Amino acid sequence: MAAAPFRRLLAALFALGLLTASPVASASATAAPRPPVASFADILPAPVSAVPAAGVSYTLRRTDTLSSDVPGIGGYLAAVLRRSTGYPFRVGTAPGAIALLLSGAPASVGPQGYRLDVTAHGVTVRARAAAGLFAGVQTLLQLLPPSVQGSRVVKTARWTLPGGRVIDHPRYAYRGAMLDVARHFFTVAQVERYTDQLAHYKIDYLHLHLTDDQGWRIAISGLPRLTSHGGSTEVGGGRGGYYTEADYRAIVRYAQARYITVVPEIDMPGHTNAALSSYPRLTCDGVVPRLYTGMNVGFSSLCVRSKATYAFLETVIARLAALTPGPYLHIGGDEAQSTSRADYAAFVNRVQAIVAARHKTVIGWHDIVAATLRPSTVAQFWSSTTGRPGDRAVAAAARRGTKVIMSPASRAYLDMRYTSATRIGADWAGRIDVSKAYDWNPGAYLPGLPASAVLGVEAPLWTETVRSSADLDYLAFPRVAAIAELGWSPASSHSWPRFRVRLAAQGPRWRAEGVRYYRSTQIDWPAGS
Ligand code: TNX
Repeated sequence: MAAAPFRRLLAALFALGLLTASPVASASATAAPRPPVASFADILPAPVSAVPAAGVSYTLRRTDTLSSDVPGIGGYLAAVLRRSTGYPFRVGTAPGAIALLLSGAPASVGPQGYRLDVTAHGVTVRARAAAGLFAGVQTLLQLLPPSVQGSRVVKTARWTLPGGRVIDHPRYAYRGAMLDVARHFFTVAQVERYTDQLAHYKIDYLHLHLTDDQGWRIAISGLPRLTSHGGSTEVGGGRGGYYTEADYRAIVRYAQARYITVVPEIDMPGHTNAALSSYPRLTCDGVVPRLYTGMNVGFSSLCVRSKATYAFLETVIARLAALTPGPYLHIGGDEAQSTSRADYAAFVNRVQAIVAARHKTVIGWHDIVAATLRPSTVAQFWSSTTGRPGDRAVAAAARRGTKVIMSPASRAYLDMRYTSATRIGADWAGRIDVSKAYDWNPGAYLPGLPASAVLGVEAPLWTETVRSSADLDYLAFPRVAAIAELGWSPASSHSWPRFRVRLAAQGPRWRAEGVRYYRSTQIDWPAGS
């Protein structure tokens, strides 16, 4: 058999997208009614402005091509469209039916915004920078039927977008999600999967909580026991795991391709049992603590007065800064309950200097306002209250110029149970069903905190009870979409009655993408989703 030429022909067809590796949904499934054309009213997060053009629509065709001023974004969109439509979608620079342009967007959209037009002739996204173009592409995908998010070709679908214009830009520069990979370890593939899901909602920071009492998850050259010993278990006593430098770089690159910046966190001086157990010179008394697989907090601390601690932190921070292209390093700083206030402040001050020497900006949990903060240092507000002395100290720091990321535990913590019936999660900050996660204003939440001090929002997912991607999906969705909307959409668009309708339209998209979301009874999910 003339195998080689045949293989070459197959490869060529494959490259053109005329053949596909994904399974083709059976044509006998035509009995299912076609989903209606998506609506501008369903775009989530809600855009600044969306004006439908009555009677106008555009339907993708097999012969359509795609042009992009940013090849990576053209490639990303073409890959998503090929997987679901089965059409070849050649990517070039000659004007195509879908055009992604770095020209012609109004100045008002800024570096992260875009303008999107759907006419009878095609779809155009215009932006002033690549991040804006990528955001526009996410809106474009939401204007296609839900099965566009699937991983199989749907032959029976009509790929129609409603006509009209969207002009859009974010309310806040920082729109984050945090994943705790220390309490339970999540593989590179699992983190990438979550990153893909977050990108749909215009999240632009992925904060990785890389170290805690139960595990140290990032290899640091020169300190091998941090991972070989400190990374060897997790909550409940499982095998744990860690990222090699190559793994971490892969996550950073994957996120970068989705215009998401990784913020690595090394939690200190508390939450350090795994490090102390790996290198007893970091303790004050030299007694080697055993690895910890429980769920308590606040019992461990680096020895904040010893030289060895700062030598260790120099090494760790230098390595992490070298591996991280983004501007921020998160130093934790929460729940240092076994350190005196004066020692704690002195420690945070020294660590700020170590990070600054590596040309990075510090983020810390809001407890760090007890130190003397550098002007660039950012505090992440995580309290479940707003009127206690600690809360007022955050507002006071903000009035002195400290920027704040809002993650109030009673609203934004994805590990809180939805209701008393939720099978996993915690409830120390209360129960958070979707309306509670959505119905607050980050700019006016903490009394005395100037709205201008808010850098953005973040939804943390602590993983003491989260063991799999199914668990992660269940706690993150739909709530992470609520926090994403608070970060992106204008405050004037805030409306729970309208949000719950927009959110319902995401159900079929999550189903198509394989996201096992929580079907909150507060939302009228469409049948079959
Ligand atoms: C508090 S919030 C913590 C974490 C826990 C979380 C569980 C914060 C800065 N610290 O160590 O995982 O509660 O909900």
